[in-house]
Amino acid sequence: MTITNAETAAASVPSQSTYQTRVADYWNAEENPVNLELGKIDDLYHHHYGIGAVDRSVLDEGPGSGPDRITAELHRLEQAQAELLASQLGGDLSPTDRVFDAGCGRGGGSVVAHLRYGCHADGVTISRKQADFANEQARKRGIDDKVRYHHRNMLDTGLETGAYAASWNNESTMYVELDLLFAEHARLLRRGGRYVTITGCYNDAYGRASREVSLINAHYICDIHPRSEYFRAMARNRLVPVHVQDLTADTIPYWELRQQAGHLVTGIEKTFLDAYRNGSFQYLLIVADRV
Ligand code: GPP
Ligand code: MG
Repeated sequence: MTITNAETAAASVPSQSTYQTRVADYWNAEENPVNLELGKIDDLYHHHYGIGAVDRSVLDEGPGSGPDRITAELHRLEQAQAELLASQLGGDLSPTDRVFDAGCGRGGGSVVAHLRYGCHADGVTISRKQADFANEQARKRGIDDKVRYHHRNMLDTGLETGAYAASWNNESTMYVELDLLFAEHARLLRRGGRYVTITGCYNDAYGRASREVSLINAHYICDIHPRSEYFRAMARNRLVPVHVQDLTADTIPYWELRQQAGHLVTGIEKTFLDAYRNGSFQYLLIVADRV
């Protein structure tokens, strides 16, 4: 049999799986008021949830209450979550350091880290629209020399090996395989660097993924991992946990308020509350050292 060149040529490997294309489609189309209206307040656009006690007076009738106050309160709680994550990146970060934001969305987290430490930040998102939006925001703030967003795959960033003092995923781990993700963080982080994630995970002590967890997966096209898998995958990839915090009780007030924010609800609010309350789902902070 004669083997032709066509037969021996390497099979073409798509740089992006069909799944990843569907995820990118979601984020390229996403315009939820709960993200855009909150972000508009101070041009910090987040794609994560909130933590902390709610000021319930925003729900009162009368002067000084109403939709705008609820919007501002939800944004305050999301901002508190972003600040908690940033505070874990390592107190000794300096303006010459670089940090990596895996699954950066519209860019808020990298801006928060830059404002706190003066550091360089590289954010990566699979959505072209999000990367363009985030870069425009950085340009408007005049920080585009230090904060840059890239339309790339967080599993294969092409960024410089060992160049990063800290890195994180803020609610973006559920879109990828953890072994591949942590291998890329371990490659990018210098020895002694810090990795932080805030994530929703399913609770091994409950069993497998509950109905509510499955509904959340369907809503966002994601695949929520069990809690145990984080620690297994970190251990396999030179990431050693130094701090773990269950934020479930801290995020429930955010969801209770969001459920009552008629102008902002997306329909997933009750599912989150049920998932947290029935113990099948947990909101977790994990901080690890790259060894
Ligand atoms: C929030 O994004 C986070 C995700 C979609 C990832 C899934 C997170 C889990 C903890 C399961 P968003 O801010 O765009 O969502 P929403 O539009 O609902 O506010
Ligand atoms: Mg949101």
